[in-house]
Amino acid sequence: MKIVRSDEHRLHFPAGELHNGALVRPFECPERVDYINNALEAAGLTDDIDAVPVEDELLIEVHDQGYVSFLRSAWQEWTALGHTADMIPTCLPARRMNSHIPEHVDGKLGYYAFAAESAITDGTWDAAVGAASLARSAQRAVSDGASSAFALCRPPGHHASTDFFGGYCYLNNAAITAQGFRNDGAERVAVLDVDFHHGNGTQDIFYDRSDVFFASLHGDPAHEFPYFLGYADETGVGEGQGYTANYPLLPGTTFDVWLAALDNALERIGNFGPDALVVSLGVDTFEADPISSFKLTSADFATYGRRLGALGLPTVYVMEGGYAVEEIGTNTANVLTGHLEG
Ligand code: Q9C
Ligand code: ZN
Repeated sequence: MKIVRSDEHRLHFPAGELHNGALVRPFECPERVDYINNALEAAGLTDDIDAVPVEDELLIEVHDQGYVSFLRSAWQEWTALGHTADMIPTCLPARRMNSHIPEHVDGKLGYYAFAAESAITDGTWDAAVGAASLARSAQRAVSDGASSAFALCRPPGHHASTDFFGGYCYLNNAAITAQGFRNDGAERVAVLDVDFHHGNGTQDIFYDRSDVFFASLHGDPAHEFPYFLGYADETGVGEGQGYTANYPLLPGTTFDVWLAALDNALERIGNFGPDALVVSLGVDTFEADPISSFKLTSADFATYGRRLGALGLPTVYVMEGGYAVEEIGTNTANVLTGHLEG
């Protein structure tokens, strides 16, 4: 399995995250990558390849051009006003309030956000493009013949949609991977999202398309972030009708229940007949994750990795969430080694 990683992610580390009314040290922190790197080393997953920069053309195929321009210049616009603290949106458009894009940077910040826990800092754009470049590079390697690759993306991406950020995500690395596969010749691409949280951004980006099948297993949005998307009755629209599958699962879900949902999703993916698979790999389904409520053990990650590997599809794993620090390394490596055994 090819591994793609870099240190650029360190450029993004907000001073605080709004969590239960307090500004706390962000759960989505640079040490996450250190823990994963240590576990990859221990597992012998060291077949690294170099990253190439993602093209602007691909970024604006997946994202809105105005949104990308905003992310690129946001920090400069903010500091030009004399601000020195991180950018946190505080005025967001609710229902019937989004007919105009404001000129003021604080207005644009709210317009292009869907959640307020994720700040924009000096290094956010460079880190986000760096993560997208890792994903694109992993996809290119697989399109060029490698059987599988892992992009150690940070910041994560699956909550970011065409034109909004939030949930620690700015550019949608998994969607960029899927679109990259399409551009490089794959006719059908499946995205399987196993992060604890619903991949609302990825779903939204491909919702009206029949060339990208999206399946997500996640905490029921009636009870869990992102609250407003990921319900079982969301199945696609227009051409995309029937090409989205959601498996909302109750807080406290154990592996047997989770695995039954996975097997159903894999059957749907098999029927779709994809040329490539993108896995949004969040390991926040772990029993000790500090912000999630599923009950998977470290051994369970290897078990489901084997199921994914047994599909025999050209596969790119894209890192998403996972916050219990040390164990996220083991759990990530367990999925990848499971895949290679499967
Ligand atoms: N205060 C990913 O796993 N907050 N994002 C949840 C805790 C946002 C998770 C409530 C969680 C975002 C990529
Ligand atoms: Zn998550």
